[in-house]
Amino acid sequence: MKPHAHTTSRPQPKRTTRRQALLLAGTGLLLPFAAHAAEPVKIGFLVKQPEEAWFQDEWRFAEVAAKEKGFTLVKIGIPNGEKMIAAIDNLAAQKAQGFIICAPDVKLGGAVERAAKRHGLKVMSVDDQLVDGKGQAIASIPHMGISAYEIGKQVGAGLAEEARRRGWNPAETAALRMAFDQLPTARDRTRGAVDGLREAGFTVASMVDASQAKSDTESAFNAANIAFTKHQFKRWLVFGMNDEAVLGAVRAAEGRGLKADQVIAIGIGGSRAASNEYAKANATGFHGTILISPLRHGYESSVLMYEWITASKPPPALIQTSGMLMTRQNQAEVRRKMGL
Ligand code: FCA
Repeated sequence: MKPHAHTTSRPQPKRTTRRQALLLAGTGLLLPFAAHAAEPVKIGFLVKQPEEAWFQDEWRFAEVAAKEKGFTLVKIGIPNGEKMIAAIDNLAAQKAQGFIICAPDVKLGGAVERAAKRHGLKVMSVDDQLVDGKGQAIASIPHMGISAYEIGKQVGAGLAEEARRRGWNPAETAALRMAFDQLPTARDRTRGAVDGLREAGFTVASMVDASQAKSDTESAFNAANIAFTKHQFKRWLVFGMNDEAVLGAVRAAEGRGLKADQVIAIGIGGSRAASNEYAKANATGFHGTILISPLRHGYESSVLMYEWITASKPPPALIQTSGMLMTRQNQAEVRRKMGL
């Protein structure tokens, strides 16, 4: 039975207090979805970069949850703070009960929390955890993110392994960290990669930082170009916050004549950006990616929000999802293992 389906025309109580609920439960009369029996469930899914493959996949899996549970999913791209607030107001006007958000700037956390409260909307974040004015994670907003540092370590270990397999001498190899340090998850991911390399004992000759102005391929390309101009190494390991970051660097390297056998880049993501690269006839410097799960971030987060709305069951405060190294060679197997 769909929880919000009309099964009776009997007026439903607007709210059931905890005490009443316990009493009702005792008599076996509890209607778990009574409070919302008359309202169709509507959930917003707001993402900062709707043009990015990861977010499109996330939306796609959220749609699967919407079909399965029978709620309406409202997808809105929120590239800046103004659009974000307008989107939240818009959701309230449409009588949504809650939303899932990956904000364009995590420092907008306080504004998100206030807007949600003002409208009585439930809110949960995905991917990028919101922070307050002091830069502290807002613990009262449930969050599903990737285990950024651990996944970064997988990147570092993968880079070291491939470099060794190719017989590279660490003393003649440089590493390029595509940095987007204003975003905590991005910082944690690259910190993990640096530690992963170190733990693998692969001590590079130089660790070069290239700071992206924005978290897209074009900004990464521009930042990497400057780094490759300044630092003349013949062999490079490349890592960053996502596939877009390292792909920008791989394209910049190609433009400077650094061939596929001189670059080992490992991204994070595994969406279309990665599969397009693997579909090319010849391997590029994009050696691999840590496949993360848009299924969990899209489908599972939506189901958690749905259950919060319909059964008053709040999501866990923090969920950190894991990933697996996926290369050109093992992509089918790894996707299958991750249920994708
Ligand atoms: C961040 C990044 C995305 C994706 C996601 C899990 O939001 O911007 O590319 O990696 O985390």
